[in-house]
Amino acid sequence: MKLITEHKISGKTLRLVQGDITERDVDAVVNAANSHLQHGGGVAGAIVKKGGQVIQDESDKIGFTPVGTAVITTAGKLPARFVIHAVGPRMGEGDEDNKLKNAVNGTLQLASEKRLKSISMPAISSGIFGFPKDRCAKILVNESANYLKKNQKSSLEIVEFCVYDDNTMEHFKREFEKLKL
Ligand code: AR6
Repeated sequence: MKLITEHKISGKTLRLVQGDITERDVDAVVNAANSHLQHGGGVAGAIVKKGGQVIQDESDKIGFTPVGTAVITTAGKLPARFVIHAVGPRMGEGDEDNKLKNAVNGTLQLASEKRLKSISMPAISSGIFGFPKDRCAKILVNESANYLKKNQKSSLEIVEFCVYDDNTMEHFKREFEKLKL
C-alpha cells in the first residue's frame, strides 16, 4: 500500500492511496456494486473472495438497490468492519454523472449515519461499467471534498480513495492538486 497524498478539509482528511482495497484497515471499504448486489468481477469479486461468502449472503438478503444508492453489510474476514456497496452507473444508460454523484453522496451519508470514522473508496464505475476515468476522479474527489466541507459534524474523519492502476491514479492526482490551488 502506497500513500500518494493527503488534503485537509476543516480538520478532516481526504487521502489518496494506491493498492488493493481489500487490504485496507478502515471502518468500511466501499464496493463498486451492481443493483442486484451480485458481486462478480472487479473490486466486488476481490472483496467477496477475500472477505468470504457472508458478504454475498447478506447482499442477497438485501436483494436490490437502485443505481445511485448504497447499502451496507459486514465485511467477513476483511480487515475492514463493514462493506458499503455503492452502485454507480453503467456507461450508456443515461444521466451517468448525476448517478455517480448520488452514489458517492449516498455512501458518505450512510457512513455518517453508522457513525463510521474512516472509509476507503475505489474508482466506482470506471472499470467494468466503463465510466471515463477522468470524470470519475473529478466527481469522487469533488463530491467528497464538498461533503466534508458541508458536514463538519459528520463522524467521518478520513475519506480515502484506493486506486489500483497507474492510469486512473494520474487522474486522481490531478484532482488532488486542483484542491490545493
Ligand atoms: N482494489 C482497488 N481497486 C480495484 C481493485 C482492488 N482490489 N480491483 C479493481 N479495482 P470495477 P465498476 C479498480 O470493474 O466499473 C463487478 O462485476 C479497477 O481497476 O470493479 O463499478 C460488479 O459486480 C477500476 O479502476 O467496478 C459490477 O457488476 C475500479 O476498481 C461491476 O463490476 C472499478 O472497477 C461494477 O463495475
